[in-house]
Amino acid sequence: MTVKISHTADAQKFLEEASGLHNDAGNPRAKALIHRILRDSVNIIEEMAVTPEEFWKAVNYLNVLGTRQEAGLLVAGLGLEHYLDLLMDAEDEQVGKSGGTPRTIEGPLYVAGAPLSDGFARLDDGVDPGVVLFMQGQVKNTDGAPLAGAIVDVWHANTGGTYSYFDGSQSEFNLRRRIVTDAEGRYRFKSIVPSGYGCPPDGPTQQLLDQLGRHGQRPAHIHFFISADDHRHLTTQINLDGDEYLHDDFAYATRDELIAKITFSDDQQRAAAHGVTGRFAEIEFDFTLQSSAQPQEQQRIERVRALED
Ligand code: MBD
Ligand code: FE
Repeated sequence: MTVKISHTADAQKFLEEASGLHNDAGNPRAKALIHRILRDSVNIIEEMAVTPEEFWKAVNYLNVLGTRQEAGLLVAGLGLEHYLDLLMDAEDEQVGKSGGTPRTIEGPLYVAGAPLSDGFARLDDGVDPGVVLFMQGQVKNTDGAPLAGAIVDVWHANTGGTYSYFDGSQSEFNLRRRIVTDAEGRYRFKSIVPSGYGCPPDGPTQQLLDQLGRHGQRPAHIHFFISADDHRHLTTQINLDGDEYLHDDFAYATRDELIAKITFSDDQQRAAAHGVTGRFAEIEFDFTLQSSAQPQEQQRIERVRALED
């Protein structure tokens, strides 16, 4: 049996009241959004015949999600963070902004204020015995000219697929650095090859994904914020070619232009030239930024981030 009352004048007046629309205080934008959310919520409850048991299960789910700090993970897994990218892409297209390296999701695991260095950085603390990775490239504008003094803010997971800060067993800022490009717009770093990420198996995000018949795995990837004076901030990642989840990312971040070839080598002469022994890997990847005179576009989108002022 489905009962509907949301169309009645009484119900509508009640939802307006609950949204603060009958008072002059508060914030009009918040009122408009909450009013819409309440109306859509009761519509869902009525049309999907949501039972009280289901309702309270959902309320408790939100509590667990917060306690486990997984709200940012869930919105990535439900594809909402990727959807925002698609929306921004469409907006760009509509106003004729094109070219450059495509954006893709930031994800929930950035930490602000990583150590800053010129041209080169070593990202790993030497504890994780992963395959040594050398990555380098150039930051350019859409005319192909190098951007000196650009900031490459890079972060990635260790061989267990976990990130420093969120994984308290890693050293401070392990696998996180900010590198200023040199006169030729070049950045270089030495690190270890990351593993893919998997949602905490006992957490609320994986619990919901299980209900959808979905996995919670990401391919191996490396995150970047790229910024330069008078250019649009770029939030992006590279996804490593050959990973089994490359085109099956639970967070939908992979884009064709962001697939990076990774070359493994056992050539000990080349290893020696890099100052290492044993197996190593190399990635070469350039980033292209759109120019922008608007200060707001030169900044990353505002959100609460770890250690950000
Ligand atoms: C990650 O490492 C990540 O990048 C995203 C988007 C979600 C969860 C973990
Ligand atoms: Fe990640």
